[in-house]
Amino acid sequence: MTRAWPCLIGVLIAAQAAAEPPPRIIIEARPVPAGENLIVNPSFEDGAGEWPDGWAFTVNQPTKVVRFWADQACTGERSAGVRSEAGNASGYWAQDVAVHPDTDYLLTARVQIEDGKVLVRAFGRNAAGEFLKSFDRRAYDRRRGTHIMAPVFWQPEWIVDMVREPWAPVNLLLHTDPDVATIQVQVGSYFEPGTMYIDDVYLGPATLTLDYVVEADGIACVRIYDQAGALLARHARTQLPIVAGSLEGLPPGGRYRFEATSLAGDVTEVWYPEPPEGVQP
Ligand SMILES: [Ca+2]
Repeated sequence: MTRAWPCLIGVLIAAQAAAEPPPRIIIEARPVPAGENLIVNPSFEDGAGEWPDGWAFTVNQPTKVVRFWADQACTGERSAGVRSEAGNASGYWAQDVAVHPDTDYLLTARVQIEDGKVLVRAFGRNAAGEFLKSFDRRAYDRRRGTHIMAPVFWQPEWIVDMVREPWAPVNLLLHTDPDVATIQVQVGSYFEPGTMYIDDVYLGPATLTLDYVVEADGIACVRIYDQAGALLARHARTQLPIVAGSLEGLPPGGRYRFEATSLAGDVTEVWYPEPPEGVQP
């Protein structure tokens, strides 16, 4: 009977080891402007009277959504404001920008939301000036001032900077279709009452920064590859439970494979943003 105890303890240890979760990989992607900003008057500083230069305002119910050239700012002294009083109304600051077809772009704006929901939109036109329903790229964000840490429409990887600053970036990475000649940039209030302020709009080239954290009970190895299988980064064996790093300057259209092995031999593999076609996630 006394010999059963070591066996029992051995089983318990084995069960505990088997119950160790596989490595956990957390990836946070941040698009970074990396070239000329194609937006005119992106900070809403220039203009006269009631209008900032270079910007129009499009609205479906003018009596329920108003625009104003605000005296508060993320940078400079002015921004573009929108105040909506109805859930069936929308209004966007808008600007037409010539773009190249079949090209990656980042559209981003800093937005301070008191309430309501912001839409950041790239609406394509062809060379004849006709809107292309096939090219309508959007990102939404809704945050209440009192619940700034409770995003609704943000993808998890966009949250990093938002909790640290009220003027959070709202990012839209897009790849233009062959028929797109111009983009109408629209930023504004999307069918929800509230007030928001928009500043520092950017449309232009971008790179991607991937911040990552790997958690495990001891890490044997972390490797990061591009889609072609080239090794981009490697972390060696460590007893530490966390390995963190950052990859900067990546092309935004790429796919990246993260592979982590725990000291117990468990392997976790994650693709960002998603696996290539035909590859099981
Ligand atoms: Ca400004």
